[in-house]
Amino acid sequence: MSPSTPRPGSSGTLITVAPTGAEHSKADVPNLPVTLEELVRTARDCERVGAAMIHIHVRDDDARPTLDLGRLKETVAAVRENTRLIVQLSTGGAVTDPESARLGVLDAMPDSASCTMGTVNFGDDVFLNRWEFVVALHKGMQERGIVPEYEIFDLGQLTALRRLIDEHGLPAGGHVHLDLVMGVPGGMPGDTETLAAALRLVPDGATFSATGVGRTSLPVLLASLSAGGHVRVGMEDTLSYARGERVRDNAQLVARAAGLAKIAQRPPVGPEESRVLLGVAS
Ligand code: KMH
Ligand code: ZN
Repeated sequence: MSPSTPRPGSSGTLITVAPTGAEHSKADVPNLPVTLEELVRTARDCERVGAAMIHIHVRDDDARPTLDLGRLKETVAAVRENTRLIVQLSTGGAVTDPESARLGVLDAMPDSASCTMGTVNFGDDVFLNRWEFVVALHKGMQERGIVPEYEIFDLGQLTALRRLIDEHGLPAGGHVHLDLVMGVPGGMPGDTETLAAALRLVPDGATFSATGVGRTSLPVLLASLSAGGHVRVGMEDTLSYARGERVRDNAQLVARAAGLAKIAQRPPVGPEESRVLLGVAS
């Protein structure tokens, strides 16, 4: 199977919403969902307009990023109770989070978790992902039956992904799914040429989605749809809806992605079909 071919049984588009992230402050972005109540409302709204998976970063009472296990467990439970969305927790956290806390995220037992495939400059910071740490995340997910989404910030990280699978086997669920995170200052650019270059390196049989950070959001979305890929949108990645227009809420971004997916004749797939696609247990 060529990497750009949708998996059998699904020619539709899996839309993931990344509503919060770890980088924006509530003070600067008052409509960022940071409390559990705001997150659950966001999850419901986004499911209604076409999201099938949610990529979650949790905040503390002061709206600062946290990897507190109790909060993570509470969040997983609340989103499961209120939606059918596939619940993906970030193991990326914030650039300041230690490896132990990032590994500890897996004990919250989400359906899926992110696994970044290498170190990347991240604006003025460094997002550190040593090989041994990546392997520990991969194995930790295999042991717990958590389905990874491999986050790819630069092309060499696709080579690392191939090495990971060769040396340590397929992930839980038996299927490889990755997300090209494009347009991070320090990572690969968010444009069609780079997406096409990345596809040559996607492992056979894998599915991919793509995320364009900042102003690359729309070009990457359109390029991914046209290449048979899935998409991730949300306020973690972009705060502007159009030139000079701030995002109203996450559902606005999901609704736009769903509309474009329909126009591309690859309509959004629901959470149940997406579970089959990714190998996530129902
Ligand atoms: N917040 C970034 C440092 C992930 O969620 O796995 C890392 C990130 C990737 O957002
Ligand atoms: Zn994230």
